[in-house]
Amino acid sequence: MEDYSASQIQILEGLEAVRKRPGMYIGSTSARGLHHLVYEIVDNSVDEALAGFCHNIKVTVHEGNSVTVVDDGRGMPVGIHPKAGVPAVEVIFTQLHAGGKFGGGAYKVSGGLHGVGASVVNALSDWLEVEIMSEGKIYRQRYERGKVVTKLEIVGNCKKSDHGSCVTFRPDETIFDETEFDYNTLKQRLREMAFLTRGLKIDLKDERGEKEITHTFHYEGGIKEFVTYLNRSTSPLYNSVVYCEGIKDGVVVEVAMQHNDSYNENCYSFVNNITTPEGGTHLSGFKNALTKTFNDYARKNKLLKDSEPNLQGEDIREGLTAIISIKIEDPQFEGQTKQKLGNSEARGAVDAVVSEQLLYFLEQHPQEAKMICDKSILAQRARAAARKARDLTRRKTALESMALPGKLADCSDKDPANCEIYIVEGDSAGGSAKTARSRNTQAILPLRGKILNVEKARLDRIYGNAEIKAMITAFGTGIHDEFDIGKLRYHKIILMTDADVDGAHISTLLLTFIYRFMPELIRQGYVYLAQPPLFKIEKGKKVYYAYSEPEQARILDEIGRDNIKIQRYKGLGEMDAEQLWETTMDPEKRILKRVTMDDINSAEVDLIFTTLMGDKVDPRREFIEANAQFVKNLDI
Ligand code: TTJ
Repeated sequence: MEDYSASQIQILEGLEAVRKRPGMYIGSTSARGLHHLVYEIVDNSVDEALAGFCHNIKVTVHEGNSVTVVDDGRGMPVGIHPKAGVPAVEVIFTQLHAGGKFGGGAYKVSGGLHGVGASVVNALSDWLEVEIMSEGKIYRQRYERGKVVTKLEIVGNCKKSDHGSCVTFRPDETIFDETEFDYNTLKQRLREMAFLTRGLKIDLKDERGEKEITHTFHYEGGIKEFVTYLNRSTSPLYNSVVYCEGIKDGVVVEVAMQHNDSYNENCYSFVNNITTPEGGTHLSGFKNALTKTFNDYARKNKLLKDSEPNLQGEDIREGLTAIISIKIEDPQFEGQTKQKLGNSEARGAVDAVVSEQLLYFLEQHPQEAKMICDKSILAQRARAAARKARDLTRRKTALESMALPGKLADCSDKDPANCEIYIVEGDSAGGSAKTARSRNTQAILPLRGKILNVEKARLDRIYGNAEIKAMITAFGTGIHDEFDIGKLRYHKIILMTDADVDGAHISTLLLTFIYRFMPELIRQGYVYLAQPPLFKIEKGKKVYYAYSEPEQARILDEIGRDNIKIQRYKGLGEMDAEQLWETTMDPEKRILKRVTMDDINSAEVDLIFTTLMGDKVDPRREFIEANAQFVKNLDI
């Protein structure tokens, strides 16, 4: 008895610690942490699927932001836990890290960055209810803020053949800054989960709106279908998706890949179903196998002449979309953000599985093999040409100062933290901006017309493009492997384009360039969109600016509709320098939109750029049809 109450006190202290410092357990209390609660619960059902006992998972977001996760697995164990003296399910929901290996023998996948277990979700929930169907009985238990409010009870009977677990919880509003679940965020992660666990069916439902929204994710092809999905806005170079799988040294390896005719490399790696944006040993094992296998094959089949140098990895990966997914017993994460896999056995395992099976594929598919080799050789030549062009944009020596672009009106302050650069569409708006600016801290770089779409051009052409060269030298960071955020010359990069369709297109072209060549600038929040006003409203001597239609209506309501003059601004060029300063550039008054992105959904971010800027028209039309309803302020 004494032991029992002692362990109860420990449990309450444990869950209290979670409530005191939630960030320590789920990363943050922002929207990201909130969604982690759902993933944490779903991970348990996915574990059961990996063990082979669960085939369906249903996730429902209810009115009031509670969430239900239900599966058709064996059902959480309801028997008395020998040490704790309470049902095992209660241990799962009240003891920190009790998630453990109750699966026995299966890979415990919820062991990544935030694999903290169901008790953490319980501690951070206003209330949580668990229901289990097992052996003809329905069990139920309820908790509030992590504390047991009802013991595990039998509440009814079910068929002997019924089995499964069901958890409903409502995140505690006093803990989270954000308590609204975002349907799209859940949708993307659950789709990814379904791709990564072939055969598993996941249903998602949102009951909050007027009309219910549902999606079903179910992929018999698993990560092979993931690759097809990611390549759906591109033109694949060949029809097959290369697939390799195997187990070595206890590491379960699965790789799927296919080239498209673009120039982008898209390799996504996962460890125990968790994305590893910084890669690690599994990714380097894959890259090593790919480079070695293609060079051997190309030499042996005389696709690469003896006089020619070896293909580099990046040449072979040009236009490659690949998923590398491994399952490993005890993942070790390294690096600053603990997102880089460190286990050395993973490198050897992926290398061995891919080397063997890729060679087999190439020998069986000589046409595909030749197409990939030819593309790689073109990439190799373009890379050599690009290096020459790039040398021209690069800082030469420490003594010789970097030649800044001629069109840049730089600011005088040299502390990047104080400095901003406006990238301005058109020479005339550029001229007004140069007159209007605060010379100390604001630099202006005018660009002529539409910049190159980097989505459709190879490196040599990109580096030869004057507007792109100007931005690279002005920003100061260099690009790709030479990128150094420490050399960034301005802590605000502000894209200022007309508030019309062409302006939006130019912003998109600029963002595509920044995303493909300097994604860190976006990731770290240095990129902004200026917001020029849409309307100028004059009443007598008074002038008002409105940045949206609702704002215009609000102003008109306030000042009345008599004797007013309204001008719809079509472009920055219609404003003189003073107006431009007042409405769009004055740090005291202007509106800036910061451009952000989330690593968790990097595959989806990439897909949006490929869809909007790539060469296939149908996926773009579909995207536009699906999203047109969200467009505001379209001027036609
Ligand atoms: C463990 O070994 C005995 C039979 O069932 C195994 C088990 O725990 N399976 C299981 C757990 N299936 N589903 C869960 C589960 C589901 C949800 C929604 C939440 C949690 C915490 C676990």
